[in-house]
Amino acid sequence: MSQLWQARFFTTVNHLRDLPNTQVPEIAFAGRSNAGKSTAINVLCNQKRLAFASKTPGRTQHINYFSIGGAHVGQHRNDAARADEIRALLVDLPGYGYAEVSGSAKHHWQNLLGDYVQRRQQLAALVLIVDARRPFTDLDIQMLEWFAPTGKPIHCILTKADKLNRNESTNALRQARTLLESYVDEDGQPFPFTVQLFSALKRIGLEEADDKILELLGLQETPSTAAKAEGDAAA
Ligand SMILES: Nc1nc2c(ncn2[C@@H]2O[C@H](COP(=O)(O)OP(=O)(O)OP(=O)(O)O)[C@@H](O)[C@H]2O)c(=O)[nH]1
Ligand SMILES: [Mg+2]
Repeated sequence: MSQLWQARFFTTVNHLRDLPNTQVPEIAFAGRSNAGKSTAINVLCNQKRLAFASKTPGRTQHINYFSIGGAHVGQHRNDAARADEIRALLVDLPGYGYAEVSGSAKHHWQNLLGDYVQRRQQLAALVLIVDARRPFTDLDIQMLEWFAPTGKPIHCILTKADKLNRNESTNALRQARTLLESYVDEDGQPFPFTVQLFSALKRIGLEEADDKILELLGLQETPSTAAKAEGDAAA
């Protein structure tokens, strides 16, 4: 059982000034509208309707926060004692590139996403969700370029891999890796970017994504808890 399974709804925000005043690390899921961000969160957290997933693009229209640890604190988030028990936060971001969103709303979210990923100190890493069948769009690249200078990791999840055969999957992974490796800092050093294949439907890459997210949040098992889990499994 992953620690992500404890996830609970925490809060929803529409403006940067309303971002929660929490100190724990958070990891945000960014990507094109309809790429599969909310579905990935649901599968990783082993819950059917934690994040709103939908066939209609543009479903996630606010920044939705989910807490790990400190169960059921959503309504009590001003209660410092309870909020202290929260260990990490998952953030479901509105998708970008959805054509039907009006000019001003698009502008609002584009600016907000840019500011959020560049300035939010608590943001430990970004999970970039990309449809494995589609190449990176300009807005995906924009996201990479906004975030790269922070020096924080990006884990790219190529989702809907169930729609590709083995060859196509391998190619998609290779192409994404080549693109991510083409980014280097002023010293020619690569950025901490990683990539994997994933399918929420077929549960492909679930364990890899879970491990990576826990690692990025600093929630990975310590040697002593791992030894205990092994002992329990052997018993
Ligand atoms: N076949 C397949 N479909 C998927 C997968 N993941 C998501 N979908 C479908 O893709 C559609 C969009 O999924 P969402 O999770 O709502 O996408 P989102 O990125 O949160 O979209 P916005 O909230 O609009 O930004 C839904 O119909 C999902 O069922 C997957 O791994 N395989
Ligand atoms: Mg969504």
